[in-house]
Amino acid sequence: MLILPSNDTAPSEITPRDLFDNRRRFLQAAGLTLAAGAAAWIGAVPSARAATKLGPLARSPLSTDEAQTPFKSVTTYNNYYEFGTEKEDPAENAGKLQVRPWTVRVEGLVGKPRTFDIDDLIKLAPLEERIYRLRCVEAWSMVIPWLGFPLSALLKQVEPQGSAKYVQFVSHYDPKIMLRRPVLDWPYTEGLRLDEAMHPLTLLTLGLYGEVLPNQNGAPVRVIVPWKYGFKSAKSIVAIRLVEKEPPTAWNKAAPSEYGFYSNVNPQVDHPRWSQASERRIGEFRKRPTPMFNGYAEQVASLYQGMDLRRNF
Ligand SMILES: Nc1nc2c(c(=O)[nH]1)N[C@H]1C(S)=C(S)[C@@H](COP(=O)(O)O)O[C@H]1N2
Ligand SMILES: [Mo]
Repeated sequence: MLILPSNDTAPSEITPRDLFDNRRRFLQAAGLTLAAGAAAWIGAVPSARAATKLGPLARSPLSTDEAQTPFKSVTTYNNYYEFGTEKEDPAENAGKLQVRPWTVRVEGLVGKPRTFDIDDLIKLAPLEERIYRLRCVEAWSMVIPWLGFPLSALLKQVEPQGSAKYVQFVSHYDPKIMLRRPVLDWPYTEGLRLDEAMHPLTLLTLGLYGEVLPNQNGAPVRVIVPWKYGFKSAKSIVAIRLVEKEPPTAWNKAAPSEYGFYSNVNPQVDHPRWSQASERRIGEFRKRPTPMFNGYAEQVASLYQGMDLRRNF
């Protein structure tokens, strides 16, 4: 087991006092430059303390009205293998990640390749709150108020070429602070088809629960694709590449028979180790049935018309 110094970003309880402390910690983690970036969106920021609040933001009508998973669970029960393979490891270890300065290269088959500074990225499009379910292939799920804007707003800026058919996401990897053991082929990579990446549900995500993203949740920027299993949503992204061919992805490389490229939430196609027909919402006892495409079938089923989702799992 990897031993790293613990950090102070793991919240204990959700009390007003703790929310205050969290805000202060996030401010330290984010640096004051974020304050400036966020301020541009939320108007006057009366004090540095308020600056890590990315809201109040308009709530997207694409949000679910299901009960939200408590902040504490969202930030202490994580998959972020670079910081350890146990659920509690990322909250303990990810404090070492320096999220400022940070840049994201958007490159490949695009007319206008560009490197975005994280603070420019935040200002690229209006941030909104999107309450989405996150369903892990391990058959647990959460409901999280994410903050972000459609990934399409970013992709349009770089002008994808006609030959671009897929989008690859590359996560940050630093062996000095992350797992060196090749559990996965670091850096973590994921991919989407371009039409999936451009879909209005696909969120470039900069925060949750009104705050900048905690490190363990993929600070400073990750993608959230609500109709796919959690592992499609790469954390701490440093590069986004538009490519012609289906890009290799970390979990598919590690276990191709278990993790396909598409990884759509599909109760009819089981994972060899976990049934996908039902799930346990974190904080609940009884399992609930998993809906097709995680409940977003109406919006996304047409993307897969004519495809055999058993073969393209
Ligand atoms: N870089 C990176 N991104 C990652 C992972 C990871 O290990 N490394 N795990 C994935 C998996 S399996 C899931 S379920 C989600 C978990 O997101 P959360 O911890 O914010 O709930 O992140 C995904 N993104
Ligand atoms: Mo996952």
